Amino acid sequence: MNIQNYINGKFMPPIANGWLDNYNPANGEVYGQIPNSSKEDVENAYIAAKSAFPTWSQTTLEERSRVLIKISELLEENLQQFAEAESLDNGKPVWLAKAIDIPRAASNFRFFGNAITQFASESHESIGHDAINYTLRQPIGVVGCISPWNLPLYLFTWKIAPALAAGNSVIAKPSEVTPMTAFLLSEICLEAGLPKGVLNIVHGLGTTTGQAIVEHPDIKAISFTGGTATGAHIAKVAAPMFKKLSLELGGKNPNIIFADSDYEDMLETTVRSSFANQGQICLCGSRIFVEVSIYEKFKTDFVKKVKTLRVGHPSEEKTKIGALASKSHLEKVLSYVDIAEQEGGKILCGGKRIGVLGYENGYYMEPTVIEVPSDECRVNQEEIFGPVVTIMPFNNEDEVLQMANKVKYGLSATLWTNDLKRTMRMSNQLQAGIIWVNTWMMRDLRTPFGGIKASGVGREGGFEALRFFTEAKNVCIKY
Ligand code: TXE
Repeated sequence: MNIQNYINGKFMPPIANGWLDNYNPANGEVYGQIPNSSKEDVENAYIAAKSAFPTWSQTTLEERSRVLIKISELLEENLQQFAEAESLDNGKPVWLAKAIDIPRAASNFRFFGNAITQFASESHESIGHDAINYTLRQPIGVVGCISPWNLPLYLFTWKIAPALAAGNSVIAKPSEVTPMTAFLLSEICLEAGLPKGVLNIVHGLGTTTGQAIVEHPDIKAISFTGGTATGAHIAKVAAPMFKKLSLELGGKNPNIIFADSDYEDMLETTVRSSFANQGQICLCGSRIFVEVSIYEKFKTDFVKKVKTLRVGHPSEEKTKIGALASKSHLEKVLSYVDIAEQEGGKILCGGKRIGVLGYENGYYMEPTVIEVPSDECRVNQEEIFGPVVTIMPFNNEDEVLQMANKVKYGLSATLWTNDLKRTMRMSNQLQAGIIWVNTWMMRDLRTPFGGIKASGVGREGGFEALRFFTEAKNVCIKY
């Protein structure tokens, strides 16, 4: 199936007629083509967005909210179609897309459709000066949203929904690896009555289409989720133009397990936090640290459970681990197994590419657990972003804190303990934007979301996202 750009409310082929193959990760075959949009396509999208902005930015909050909630309802009505498309494009199990990705995309629109009606700004009375200051929160204009392939529609809408709610017009680019649900979303936007030009979706490579968005002098803000190296590049290009930037980048998140945690709950959740979505979530707990007194028991129980995870075709209900998103990504992930072995790591299970009967060219890999000799080895420091976790023991709180923080990333951390004082101490000291205690991936859309260090700058979620997509203007009136 071929897809097209969505510009000014119309479906359009790329001007220069450049096309890219779209692969089905479950069997490694090309199943469609997508535009590789050029600077000219981005310029067309910009012209449409610019002309839509004055009206959209002045559209009442009730009306903006109504349209966003309508999009949310249409996504829910088309759950099955979207889940199947997401799975076909990305390799994740259909049941997972149906339970998580698409419902969350719908929630993103509903949440920000509601949030904008509650968004308020401050006023400050300057007592003794007979003056009052108030803050106007105005939409920025035309903004760019660039998203990755691991949670395609989920992360695409996480950016677009607040940008639109705040009154901006948007140029958005999904990952070239997983463009399909963004394309289907354009059809829904038309049906929901989103005015033409308010949202424009251009498809293509990061280095052509993405780069053209970031380089465009009049696209005033960029919200990006993706790899840390790409984030650094975008920051460099955008800095001389003083663009507003929100960068949500990689992670290498510690999962710290103390002996006093609720063992069964911890074990069950740790399997999920290690391998959900084939381990391709920036929030996965990819470095497991276990208190030495329960280390051997945990190691045995964990590996036993991981070995039962069924790798299979994404359309099968019983599949727990589907295909990785692309061939190059699979190769990257596999290369870390070799690195681990060279570094003296012990592969406790998995470690290999596998063929699923009938789909031998699919990008499947066994869930892999590596026991590492040191927290400083490469597999424990670099983001692998696949079905691979490391484990090692620790002796005490100070030691594990030091190891947990000794990476360049700082996105999330998980802590398993029933000791309240320890929870408070460690939550204060762990270097991460999100700390989960006795749970993982529990998300409340009102909370600030993002990382520190090489995991990015800025926060998404709730009013933080609405603040990002608006400019604050102070008005001071002397009376
Ligand atoms: O992501 P890219 P890649 C990590 C993960 C993965 C690594 C590389 O470790 O192995 O990053 O993945 C667009 N200007 N994460 O290379 O390239 C691109 O088209 C503008 C973590 O596949 O960062 C896509 O839409 N845009 C992560 C988006 O950036 C550019 C999720 C992300 O792709 C661009 C994904 C450019 N010059 C990977 N170059 C997370 N934080 O969840 C690329 N893009």
